Amino acid sequence: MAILNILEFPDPRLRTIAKPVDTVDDALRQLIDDMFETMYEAPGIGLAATQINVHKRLVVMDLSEDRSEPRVFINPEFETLTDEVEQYQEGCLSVPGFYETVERPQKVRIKALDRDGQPFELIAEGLLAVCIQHECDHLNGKLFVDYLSTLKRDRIKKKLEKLHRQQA
Ligand code: QAP
Ligand code: CO
Repeated sequence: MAILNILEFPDPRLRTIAKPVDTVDDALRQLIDDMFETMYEAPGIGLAATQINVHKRLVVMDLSEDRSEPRVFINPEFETLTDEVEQYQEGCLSVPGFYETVERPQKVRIKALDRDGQPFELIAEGLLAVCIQHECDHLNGKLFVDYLSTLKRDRIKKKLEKLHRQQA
């Protein structure tokens, strides 16, 4: 197992569109395990492969308090099931220290493959719906800060750039 480096906004590599996974094999399961270890260590509730600079359509998530419900989504797709939207205070391991309200469809149907390559479907509301939409955005090179005003996004960008300069 390994802790992987998480890319941070405004790193241009976070804008890469991920490619579909074509085979679910042991090498992919190793990557999945490393992503869980990285997410748990952070700690976070969701991580897309894009964030660790692997441009495959792969997401890991655990929304439980005691980290007992690991969920894997390979080639995830979602479809909106309602016109209702819900606001949620979102954060992101790639935008550390910043949380902002984002509005998204409240109910979605998710289709994906599990870690054995088997297709599954589920209907999501609440935090699960928010999180899967947030993570699918990563696979398309999109970040939650893209939903904010230019002013807010630029402020976050400047603060993170300054932090990164100090770390260098
Ligand atoms: C995405 O985010 C998400 O700023 C997952 O300093 C978040 O795991 C979906 C984290 C909220 C829906 C709602 C963020 C850790 C973790 C930080 C995360 C930080 C340390 C974020
Ligand atoms: Co994120």
